[in-house]
Amino acid sequence: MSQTSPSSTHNLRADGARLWATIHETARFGGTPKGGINRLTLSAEDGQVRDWFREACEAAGLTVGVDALGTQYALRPGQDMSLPPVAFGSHLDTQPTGGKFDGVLGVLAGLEVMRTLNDAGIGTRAPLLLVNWTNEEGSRFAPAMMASAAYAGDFTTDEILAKRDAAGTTVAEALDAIGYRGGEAVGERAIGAFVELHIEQGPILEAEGKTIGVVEGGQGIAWFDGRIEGFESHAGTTPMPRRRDALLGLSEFALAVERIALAHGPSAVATIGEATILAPSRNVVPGQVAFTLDMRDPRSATLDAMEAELREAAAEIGGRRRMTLALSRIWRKEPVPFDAGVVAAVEAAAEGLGLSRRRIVSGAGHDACNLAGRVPTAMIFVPCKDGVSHNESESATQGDCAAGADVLLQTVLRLAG
Ligand code: HGY
Ligand code: MN
Ligand code: MN
Ligand code: MN
Repeated sequence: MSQTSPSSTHNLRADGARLWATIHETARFGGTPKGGINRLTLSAEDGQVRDWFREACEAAGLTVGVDALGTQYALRPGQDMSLPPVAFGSHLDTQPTGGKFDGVLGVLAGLEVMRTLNDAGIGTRAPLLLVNWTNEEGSRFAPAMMASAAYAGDFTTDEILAKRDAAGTTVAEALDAIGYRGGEAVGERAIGAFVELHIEQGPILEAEGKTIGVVEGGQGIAWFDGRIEGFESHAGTTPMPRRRDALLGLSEFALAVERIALAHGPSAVATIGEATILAPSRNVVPGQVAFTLDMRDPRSATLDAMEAELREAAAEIGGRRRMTLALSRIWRKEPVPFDAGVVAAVEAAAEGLGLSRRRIVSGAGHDACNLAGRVPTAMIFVPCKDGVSHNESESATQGDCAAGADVLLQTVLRLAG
Protein backbone atom coordinates (compact mmCIF):
# COMPACT_ATOMS: atom_id res chain seq x y z
CA MET A 1 0.00 0.00 0.00
CA SER A 2 1.57 3.32 -1.00
CA GLN A 3 2.14 6.14 1.47
CA THR A 4 -0.21 9.11 1.25
CA SER A 5 1.11 12.13 -0.52
CA PRO A 6 -0.94 15.28 -1.19
CA SER A 7 -0.39 15.01 -4.96
CA SER A 8 -1.40 11.32 -5.09
CA THR A 9 -4.59 11.90 -3.15
CA HIS A 10 -5.57 15.44 -4.03
CA ASN A 11 -7.63 14.20 -6.97
CA LEU A 12 -8.98 11.12 -5.22
CA ARG A 13 -12.77 10.98 -5.24
CA ALA A 14 -15.33 8.72 -3.60
CA ASP A 15 -17.53 6.54 -5.80
CA GLY A 16 -20.82 8.43 -5.47
CA ALA A 17 -22.86 5.80 -7.28
CA ARG A 18 -21.56 3.06 -4.97
CA LEU A 19 -22.36 5.19 -1.89
CA TRP A 20 -25.87 5.91 -3.23
CA ALA A 21 -26.44 2.19 -3.86
CA THR A 22 -25.23 1.36 -0.34
CA ILE A 23 -27.59 3.91 1.23
CA HIS A 24 -30.53 2.38 -0.61
CA GLU A 25 -29.39 -1.20 0.00
CA THR A 26 -29.40 -0.75 3.78
CA ALA A 27 -32.67 1.23 3.79
CA ARG A 28 -34.50 -2.10 3.61
CA PHE A 29 -33.69 -2.82 7.27
CA GLY A 30 -36.72 -1.19 8.91
CA GLY A 31 -37.89 0.31 5.64
CA THR A 32 -41.44 1.74 5.75
CA PRO A 33 -44.12 1.79 3.00
CA LYS A 34 -43.71 5.57 2.75
CA GLY A 35 -40.02 5.18 1.87
CA GLY A 36 -38.63 6.05 5.29
CA ILE A 37 -36.91 3.92 7.92
CA ASN A 38 -38.21 2.84 11.34
CA ARG A 39 -35.10 1.31 12.92
CA LEU A 40 -35.18 2.03 16.66
CA THR A 41 -31.95 1.45 18.50
CA LEU A 42 -31.26 -2.18 19.47
CA SER A 43 -34.39 -3.39 17.67
CA ALA A 44 -34.29 -6.49 15.47
CA GLU A 45 -33.94 -4.19 12.45
CA ASP A 46 -31.00 -2.41 14.10
CA GLY A 47 -29.45 -5.84 14.69
CA GLN A 48 -29.84 -6.67 10.99
CA VAL A 49 -28.18 -3.47 9.78
CA ARG A 50 -25.38 -3.95 12.31
CA ASP A 51 -24.74 -7.44 10.94
CA TRP A 52 -24.72 -6.01 7.41
CA PHE A 53 -22.31 -3.27 8.50
CA ARG A 54 -19.92 -5.72 10.15
CA GLU A 55 -19.84 -7.94 7.03
CA ALA A 56 -19.31 -4.95 4.72
CA CYS A 57 -16.45 -3.67 6.89
CA GLU A 58 -14.80 -7.08 7.06
CA ALA A 59 -15.15 -7.40 3.27
CA ALA A 60 -13.22 -4.10 3.08
CA GLY A 61 -10.42 -5.61 5.17
CA LEU A 62 -11.35 -3.75 8.38
CA THR A 63 -11.17 -5.31 11.85
CA VAL A 64 -14.48 -4.80 13.67
CA GLY A 65 -14.75 -4.51 17.47
CA VAL A 66 -17.83 -3.90 19.67
CA ASP A 67 -17.89 -2.22 23.07
CA ALA A 68 -20.10 -2.88 26.10
CA LEU A 69 -22.80 -0.53 24.75
CA GLY A 70 -22.80 -2.08 21.28
CA THR A 71 -20.89 0.67 19.48
CA GLN A 72 -19.10 -0.83 16.46
CA TYR A 73 -15.51 0.19 15.62
CA ALA A 74 -14.02 -0.81 12.24
CA LEU A 75 -10.23 -0.32 12.12
CA ARG A 76 -8.02 0.20 9.03
CA PRO A 77 -4.32 -0.11 9.97
CA GLY A 78 -1.93 2.78 9.34
CA GLN A 79 1.84 2.86 8.75
CA ASP A 80 2.36 4.00 12.34
CA MET A 81 0.11 1.99 14.64
CA SER A 82 1.40 3.91 17.64
CA LEU A 83 -0.66 6.90 16.46
CA PRO A 84 -4.28 7.21 17.69
CA PRO A 85 -6.68 6.56 14.79
CA VAL A 86 -8.45 9.29 12.89
CA ALA A 87 -12.09 8.34 13.43
CA PHE A 88 -15.24 9.13 11.46
CA GLY A 89 -18.79 7.81 11.45
CA SER A 90 -22.23 8.52 12.88
CA HIS A 91 -25.24 6.28 13.71
CA LEU A 92 -27.45 3.66 12.03
CA ASP A 93 -30.42 3.86 14.39
CA THR A 94 -33.37 6.03 13.32
CA GLN A 95 -36.46 7.76 14.64
CA PRO A 96 -39.80 5.90 14.27
CA THR A 97 -40.54 8.24 11.34
CA GLY A 98 -36.92 8.35 10.21
CA GLY A 99 -35.48 8.88 6.76
CA LYS A 100 -32.73 7.23 4.71
CA PHE A 101 -29.97 9.76 5.45
CA ASP A 102 -29.98 10.90 9.13
CA GLY A 103 -26.92 9.19 10.62
CA VAL A 104 -26.79 6.63 7.84
CA LEU A 105 -24.98 8.98 5.46
CA GLY A 106 -22.13 9.51 7.94
CA VAL A 107 -21.58 5.80 8.52
CA LEU A 108 -21.88 4.69 4.89
CA ALA A 109 -19.81 7.60 3.54
CA GLY A 110 -17.17 6.46 6.03
CA LEU A 111 -17.36 2.97 4.54
CA GLU A 112 -17.05 4.57 1.10
CA VAL A 113 -13.87 6.37 2.25
CA MET A 114 -12.37 3.03 3.29
CA ARG A 115 -13.40 1.38 0.03
CA THR A 116 -11.99 4.30 -2.04
CA LEU A 117 -8.61 4.13 -0.26
CA ASN A 118 -8.54 0.36 -0.78
CA ASP A 119 -9.31 0.69 -4.50
CA ALA A 120 -6.53 3.28 -4.89
CA GLY A 121 -4.11 1.21 -2.80
CA ILE A 122 -3.47 4.19 -0.56
CA GLY A 123 -2.24 3.85 3.01
CA THR A 124 -2.28 6.50 5.73
CA ARG A 125 0.27 7.20 8.46
CA ALA A 126 -2.31 7.07 11.28
CA PRO A 127 -4.82 4.22 11.44
CA LEU A 128 -8.43 4.98 10.43
CA LEU A 129 -11.49 4.07 12.49
CA LEU A 130 -15.10 3.95 11.24
CA VAL A 131 -17.68 4.12 14.07
CA ASN A 132 -21.37 3.24 14.35
CA TRP A 133 -22.46 4.78 17.69
CA THR A 134 -25.28 3.05 19.56
CA ASN A 135 -28.51 4.98 20.21
CA GLU A 136 -27.83 8.41 18.81
CA GLU A 137 -31.54 9.17 18.40
CA GLY A 138 -32.67 8.76 22.01
CA SER A 139 -36.19 7.87 20.86
CA ARG A 140 -36.39 4.46 22.56
CA PHE A 141 -33.91 5.04 25.40
CA ALA A 142 -33.19 8.56 26.72
CA PRO A 143 -30.98 10.53 26.50
CA ALA A 144 -29.99 10.88 22.87
CA MET A 145 -26.38 10.29 21.80
CA MET A 146 -25.99 8.09 24.87
CA ALA A 147 -23.18 5.76 23.73
CA SER A 148 -20.94 8.60 22.54
CA ALA A 149 -21.76 10.39 25.81
CA ALA A 150 -20.54 7.33 27.73
CA TYR A 151 -17.42 7.20 25.51
CA ALA A 152 -16.79 10.86 26.43
CA GLY A 153 -17.21 10.04 30.14
CA ASP A 154 -20.52 11.90 30.66
CA PHE A 155 -22.22 8.68 31.88
CA THR A 156 -20.91 5.38 33.26
CA THR A 157 -21.57 2.22 31.28
CA ASP A 158 -23.67 0.81 34.12
CA GLU A 159 -25.86 3.94 34.19
CA ILE A 160 -26.58 3.48 30.49
CA LEU A 161 -27.12 -0.31 30.71
CA ALA A 162 -29.81 0.27 33.34
CA LYS A 163 -31.82 2.78 31.24
CA ARG A 164 -35.32 1.50 30.40
CA ASP A 165 -37.62 2.02 27.43
CA ALA A 166 -41.40 2.57 27.70
CA ALA A 167 -41.94 -1.22 27.92
CA GLY A 168 -39.46 -1.47 30.82
CA THR A 169 -36.75 -3.23 28.82
CA THR A 170 -33.22 -2.20 29.84
CA VAL A 171 -30.44 -1.27 27.42
CA ALA A 172 -28.58 -4.35 28.68
CA GLU A 173 -31.51 -6.64 27.83
CA ALA A 174 -31.94 -5.03 24.41
CA LEU A 175 -28.22 -5.41 23.63
CA ASP A 176 -28.33 -9.08 24.64
CA ALA A 177 -31.47 -9.65 22.55
CA ILE A 178 -29.56 -8.75 19.36
CA GLY A 179 -26.18 -10.06 20.49
CA TYR A 180 -24.40 -6.69 20.54
CA ARG A 181 -23.20 -6.40 24.11
CA GLY A 182 -19.52 -6.34 23.22
CA GLY A 183 -16.48 -7.13 25.30
CA GLU A 184 -14.61 -3.84 24.91
CA ALA A 185 -14.75 -1.36 27.78
CA VAL A 186 -16.45 1.87 26.71
CA GLY A 187 -13.97 4.73 26.30
CA GLU A 188 -10.96 2.46 26.15
CA ARG A 189 -10.54 2.81 22.38
CA ALA A 190 -8.10 5.63 21.50
CA ILE A 191 -9.30 8.28 19.01
CA GLY A 192 -6.97 11.05 17.76
CA ALA A 193 -9.63 13.13 15.97
CA PHE A 194 -13.29 12.62 14.96
CA VAL A 195 -15.16 13.89 11.89
CA GLU A 196 -18.91 13.32 11.34
CA LEU A 197 -20.65 13.81 7.99
CA HIS A 198 -24.40 14.44 8.38
CA ILE A 199 -27.31 16.00 6.53
CA GLU A 200 -28.01 19.49 7.94
CA GLN A 201 -31.57 18.56 8.97
CA GLY A 202 -32.41 22.25 8.54
CA PRO A 203 -33.11 24.68 5.66
CA ILE A 204 -30.02 26.93 5.56
CA LEU A 205 -27.67 25.24 3.04
CA GLU A 206 -30.46 24.54 0.57
CA ALA A 207 -31.84 28.10 0.87
CA GLU A 208 -28.41 29.61 0.23
CA GLY A 209 -27.47 27.13 -2.51
CA LYS A 210 -24.43 25.91 -0.59
CA THR A 211 -23.20 22.31 -0.93
CA ILE A 212 -21.11 22.03 2.26
CA GLY A 213 -21.72 23.17 5.83
CA VAL A 214 -18.47 23.64 7.77
CA VAL A 215 -19.88 22.99 11.23
CA GLU A 216 -18.37 25.08 14.04
CA GLY A 217 -20.27 23.49 16.93
CA GLY A 218 -23.57 22.25 18.33
CA GLN A 219 -26.27 24.13 20.21
CA GLY A 220 -27.34 23.38 23.79
CA ILE A 221 -30.12 20.88 24.56
CA ALA A 222 -32.27 20.32 27.66
CA TRP A 223 -34.70 17.39 28.02
CA PHE A 224 -37.49 17.23 30.61
CA ASP A 225 -40.05 14.66 31.72
CA GLY A 226 -43.36 16.32 32.64
CA ARG A 227 -46.24 15.08 34.80
CA ILE A 228 -49.62 16.74 35.38
CA GLU A 229 -51.86 15.61 38.25
CA GLY A 230 -55.46 16.82 37.92
CA PHE A 231 -58.49 14.77 38.96
CA GLU A 232 -60.38 12.04 37.14
CA SER A 233 -64.14 12.59 37.13
CA HIS A 234 -67.30 11.63 35.24
CA ALA A 235 -67.47 13.06 31.69
CA GLY A 236 -71.27 13.33 31.89
CA THR A 237 -71.90 14.74 35.33
CA THR A 238 -68.91 16.98 36.17
CA PRO A 239 -69.79 20.63 35.43
CA MET A 240 -67.07 22.36 33.39
CA PRO A 241 -66.06 24.87 36.13
CA ARG A 242 -65.46 22.04 38.59
CA ARG A 243 -63.14 20.03 36.39
CA ARG A 244 -59.38 19.59 36.98
CA ASP A 245 -58.73 18.35 33.46
CA ALA A 246 -55.00 17.45 33.11
CA LEU A 247 -55.22 17.49 29.32
CA LEU A 248 -56.41 21.10 29.35
CA GLY A 249 -53.54 21.88 31.72
CA LEU A 250 -51.12 20.40 29.19
CA SER A 251 -52.80 22.24 26.33
CA GLU A 252 -52.29 25.59 28.06
CA PHE A 253 -48.73 24.66 28.99
CA ALA A 254 -47.94 23.69 25.39
CA LEU A 255 -49.01 27.16 24.22
CA ALA A 256 -46.80 28.66 26.95
CA VAL A 257 -43.87 26.59 25.67
CA GLU A 258 -44.45 27.97 22.16
CA ARG A 259 -44.75 31.56 23.48
CA ILE A 260 -41.51 31.31 25.50
CA ALA A 261 -39.54 29.79 22.60
CA LEU A 262 -40.77 32.51 20.22
CA ALA A 263 -39.86 35.17 22.77
CA HIS A 264 -36.27 33.92 22.72
CA GLY A 265 -36.25 33.48 18.94
CA PRO A 266 -35.09 33.16 16.30
CA SER A 267 -32.64 30.54 17.61
CA ALA A 268 -34.62 29.09 20.54
CA VAL A 269 -36.81 26.04 19.88
CA ALA A 270 -38.95 23.87 22.17
CA THR A 271 -40.97 20.73 21.46
CA ILE A 272 -43.45 18.56 23.32
CA GLY A 273 -42.84 15.38 21.33
CA GLU A 274 -44.63 12.84 23.53
CA ALA A 275 -47.90 13.19 25.50
CA THR A 276 -49.96 10.44 27.18
CA ILE A 277 -53.22 10.45 29.11
CA LEU A 278 -52.67 7.86 31.83
CA ALA A 279 -55.62 5.47 32.38
CA PRO A 280 -57.40 6.97 29.35
CA SER A 281 -61.15 6.55 28.87
CA ARG A 282 -63.51 8.37 26.56
CA ASN A 283 -66.01 9.10 29.36
CA VAL A 284 -63.55 10.13 32.10
CA VAL A 285 -62.13 13.64 32.47
CA PRO A 286 -58.30 13.09 32.21
CA GLY A 287 -56.74 13.28 35.66
CA GLN A 288 -53.13 12.43 34.82
CA VAL A 289 -50.94 13.30 31.83
CA ALA A 290 -47.27 12.51 31.17
CA PHE A 291 -45.25 14.37 28.53
CA THR A 292 -41.71 15.18 27.33
CA LEU A 293 -40.11 18.53 26.55
CA ASP A 294 -37.05 19.14 24.30
CA MET A 295 -35.61 22.67 24.48
CA ARG A 296 -32.62 24.05 22.52
CA ASP A 297 -30.62 27.21 21.92
CA PRO A 298 -26.97 28.01 21.08
CA ARG A 299 -26.73 30.08 24.30
CA SER A 300 -26.51 28.45 27.71
CA ALA A 301 -27.93 31.53 29.48
CA THR A 302 -30.99 31.40 27.21
CA LEU A 303 -31.62 27.77 28.13
CA ASP A 304 -31.48 28.81 31.79
CA ALA A 305 -33.89 31.72 31.22
CA MET A 306 -36.33 29.55 29.24
CA GLU A 307 -36.32 26.88 31.94
CA ALA A 308 -37.10 29.46 34.62
CA GLU A 309 -39.95 30.92 32.55
CA LEU A 310 -41.37 27.46 31.84
CA ARG A 311 -41.39 26.62 35.54
CA GLU A 312 -43.15 29.92 36.29
CA ALA A 313 -45.76 29.13 33.63
CA ALA A 314 -46.27 25.63 35.04
CA ALA A 315 -46.80 27.03 38.54
CA GLU A 316 -49.25 29.70 37.31
CA ILE A 317 -51.32 27.25 35.21
CA GLY A 318 -51.29 24.66 37.95
CA GLY A 319 -52.41 27.15 40.59
CA ARG A 320 -55.23 28.53 38.48
CA ARG A 321 -56.45 25.10 37.36
CA ARG A 322 -55.95 23.44 40.77
CA MET A 323 -53.47 20.81 39.49
CA THR A 324 -49.72 20.14 39.72
CA LEU A 325 -47.47 20.49 36.68
CA ALA A 326 -44.12 18.89 37.56
CA LEU A 327 -41.08 19.29 35.25
CA SER A 328 -37.98 17.21 35.95
CA ARG A 329 -34.90 17.87 33.84
CA ILE A 330 -33.37 14.55 32.78
CA TRP A 331 -30.58 15.79 30.47
CA ARG A 332 -28.66 18.99 29.74
CA LYS A 333 -26.07 19.21 26.98
CA GLU A 334 -24.18 22.52 26.93
CA PRO A 335 -23.49 24.30 23.61
CA VAL A 336 -20.23 22.86 22.30
CA PRO A 337 -17.60 24.47 20.02
CA PHE A 338 -15.73 22.16 17.62
CA ASP A 339 -11.93 22.08 17.31
CA ALA A 340 -10.59 24.99 15.22
CA GLY A 341 -7.91 22.81 13.63
CA VAL A 342 -10.32 20.12 12.49
CA VAL A 343 -12.85 22.73 11.35
CA ALA A 344 -10.06 24.30 9.28
CA ALA A 345 -9.24 20.89 7.77
CA VAL A 346 -12.88 20.48 6.71
CA GLU A 347 -12.91 23.99 5.23
CA ALA A 348 -9.63 23.42 3.35
CA ALA A 349 -10.93 20.11 1.98
CA ALA A 350 -14.14 21.75 0.72
CA GLU A 351 -12.14 24.61 -0.78
CA GLY A 352 -9.71 22.21 -2.46
CA LEU A 353 -12.71 20.46 -4.01
CA GLY A 354 -14.11 23.77 -5.24
CA LEU A 355 -17.38 23.23 -3.34
CA SER A 356 -19.62 26.10 -2.23
CA ARG A 357 -19.67 26.26 1.55
CA ARG A 358 -20.51 28.27 4.62
CA ARG A 359 -19.84 28.02 8.36
CA ILE A 360 -22.81 26.83 10.37
CA VAL A 361 -23.80 25.79 13.92
CA SER A 362 -25.71 22.53 14.26
CA GLY A 363 -29.32 22.75 15.45
CA ALA A 364 -29.46 18.99 15.85
CA GLY A 365 -27.50 17.04 18.42
CA HIS A 366 -24.88 14.64 17.12
CA ASP A 367 -22.39 12.13 18.47
CA ALA A 368 -19.72 14.61 17.41
CA CYS A 369 -21.10 16.99 20.06
CA ASN A 370 -20.10 14.44 22.71
CA LEU A 371 -16.76 13.50 21.13
CA ALA A 372 -15.82 17.20 21.07
CA GLY A 373 -15.48 17.08 24.84
CA ARG A 374 -12.73 14.52 24.58
CA VAL A 375 -11.01 14.63 21.16
CA PRO A 376 -10.51 17.26 18.41
CA THR A 377 -13.77 17.06 16.47
CA ALA A 378 -15.69 18.72 13.66
CA MET A 379 -18.61 18.00 11.31
CA ILE A 380 -19.48 18.30 7.66
CA PHE A 381 -23.06 19.06 6.56
CA VAL A 382 -24.74 18.57 3.22
CA PRO A 383 -28.22 19.88 2.37
CA CYS A 384 -31.44 17.86 2.68
CA LYS A 385 -34.63 18.62 0.75
CA ASP A 386 -36.64 21.48 2.32
CA GLY A 387 -34.48 21.03 5.44
CA VAL A 388 -36.77 18.16 6.45
CA SER A 389 -35.55 15.35 8.72
CA HIS A 390 -37.06 12.98 11.34
CA ASN A 391 -39.71 12.51 8.65
CA GLU A 392 -40.10 9.59 6.22
CA SER A 393 -39.90 12.00 3.28
CA GLU A 394 -36.32 13.03 4.27
CA SER A 395 -34.20 13.16 1.14
CA ALA A 396 -30.85 14.35 -0.24
CA THR A 397 -29.29 14.21 -3.71
CA GLN A 398 -26.70 11.72 -4.91
CA GLY A 399 -24.44 14.61 -5.90
CA ASP A 400 -24.54 16.23 -2.47
CA CYS A 401 -23.94 12.89 -0.72
CA ALA A 402 -20.94 12.28 -3.00
CA ALA A 403 -19.63 15.80 -2.34
CA GLY A 404 -19.94 15.21 1.40
CA ALA A 405 -18.07 11.92 1.08
CA ASP A 406 -15.30 13.67 -0.90
CA VAL A 407 -14.93 16.33 1.81
CA LEU A 408 -14.82 13.56 4.43
CA LEU A 409 -12.17 11.68 2.39
CA GLN A 410 -9.97 14.74 1.90
CA THR A 411 -10.38 15.83 5.54
CA VAL A 412 -9.41 12.38 6.80
CA LEU A 413 -6.35 12.35 4.51
CA ARG A 414 -5.31 15.74 5.89
CA LEU A 415 -5.66 14.55 9.47
CA ALA A 416 -4.20 11.06 9.04
CA GLY A 417 -1.14 12.07 7.00
O1 HGY B 1 -32.26 15.06 18.63
C1 HGY B 1 -31.35 15.25 17.83
O2 HGY B 1 -30.94 16.37 17.62
C2 HGY B 1 -30.70 14.12 17.10
O3 HGY B 1 -31.20 14.10 15.80
N1 HGY B 1 -30.96 12.86 17.74
MN1 MN C 1 -28.51 12.03 13.31
MN1 MN D 1 -31.81 12.24 14.24
MN1 MN E 1 -25.76 12.39 15.05
